[in-house]
Amino acid sequence: MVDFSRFPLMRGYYAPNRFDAELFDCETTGTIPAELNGAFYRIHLDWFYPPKYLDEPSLSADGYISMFRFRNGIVDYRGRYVRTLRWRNQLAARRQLYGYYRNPYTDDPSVRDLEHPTWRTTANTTPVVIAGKLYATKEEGPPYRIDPNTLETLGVEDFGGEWKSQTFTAHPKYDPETGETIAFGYEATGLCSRDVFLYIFDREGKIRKEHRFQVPYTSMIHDIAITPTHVIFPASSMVTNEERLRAGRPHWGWDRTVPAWYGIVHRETGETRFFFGPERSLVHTANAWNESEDRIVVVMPAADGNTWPFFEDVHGGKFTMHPNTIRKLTFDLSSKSDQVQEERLFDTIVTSFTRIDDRYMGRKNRYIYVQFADPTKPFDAELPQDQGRSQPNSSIARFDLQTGERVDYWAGRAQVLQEPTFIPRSDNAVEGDGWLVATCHNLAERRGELVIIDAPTMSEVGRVILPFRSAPQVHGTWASEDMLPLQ
Ligand code: V55
Ligand code: FE
Repeated sequence: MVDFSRFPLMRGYYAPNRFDAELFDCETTGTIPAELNGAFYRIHLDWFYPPKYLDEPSLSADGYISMFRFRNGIVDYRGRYVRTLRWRNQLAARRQLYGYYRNPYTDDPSVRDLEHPTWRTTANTTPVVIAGKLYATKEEGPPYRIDPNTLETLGVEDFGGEWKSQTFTAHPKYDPETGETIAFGYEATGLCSRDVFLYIFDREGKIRKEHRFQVPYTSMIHDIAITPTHVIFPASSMVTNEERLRAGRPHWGWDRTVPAWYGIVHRETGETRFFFGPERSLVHTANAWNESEDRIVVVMPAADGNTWPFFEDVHGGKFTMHPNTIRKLTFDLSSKSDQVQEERLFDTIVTSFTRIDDRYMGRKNRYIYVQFADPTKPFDAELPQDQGRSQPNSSIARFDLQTGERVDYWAGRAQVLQEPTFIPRSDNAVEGDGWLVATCHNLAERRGELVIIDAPTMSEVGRVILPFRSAPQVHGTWASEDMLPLQ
């Protein structure tokens, strides 16, 4: 029986969509730049069957991949559930079979697989392109390969048997200078394990290097940052262990007594050093670079406490939302101190979804883009009563690391924006010369919209309108026609 009525956060705009979609020649307003030729892929959280538990983290929802295919000012849309093992098992049983976030002990006995705890992945986080192939990824398990035109699920990927980690990050990093892709898996050898395997793919998508290391303690490592010499692994004050999972709880608990830690790994030698700092929530990085041979800088949003309403305080504390602000973290490799140096760059409260002009990944850059809630803007619609979602993210900020200036784009009185993605105007355009694309929920019209923003002026040039609601997006990826075999 499919009944979502027990879930107050899955109503109105936020009710699950549950259908695959195909739509040609989408409705548009303004101008769709004819130079935009490629596809904007997104992965959404879209429950196909209601969760088993009332307090199930939204991060466990089924993965759904969609694309806006841009061709000479015309846009076609397609969306499909990722046909994970989990999704197929559920459809065969005609009901929800899986329990808490990354906890196979809570799964229905008919599918519980403690030998392969990562096979229950929902593939629900990032569309990733590596060497001309498209994947749906989530940090809890292996990636699924996706047909870039039909969005059909082609199967689980193990990169010719060279990928040895049981998991694959949702945030590989492409180095525009070398053409390499740097990716990793944590909890690489089993649930709660301290093992991280780091891989370097060459330009052709072949794994050319593996480094293995152990972390000080197991914590969520959602994203990394790269410089020409190092890979930086930031980890929050989150904890897990086998007892917690056997007791039937979601994978993570929040432990404010546990320091945040940062692993700094040399790309070629694998030499690893750990730094520590006070309680932090660290989710996405914006960028990193080498300030000198021994000084590594990471710019990223950080919060001084828990940002996840559904990951309970292991000491029984009540949840309060801690705001993210953009900070600069410095790691001095010549120093004997193992403490991170942290500086606040901006006071603006932002989401954790920072993006840059990816052509500057790993090199000192100027602009950071992120959606955020501007309290001075009007908002006419009603938001769900979720502790983590009290303000509408109806604006996108462009932060200038050179001048300290902030320039905003505002999407409208009933719009809730998802993560922005930057598209350069041409291969050799200067940093920030291009467009931002971002989708938003139009709560008033109950439809999804994609806004196209001229990034130098942060002003809207056009919109693509979907005649239906679009389930919440996690991440988006632009692929030009030379990155994927697009039809
Ligand atoms: C994030 C998202 C996830 C997850 C862990 O945005 C972290 C951060 C959608 O799934 O499993
Ligand atoms: Fe992410």
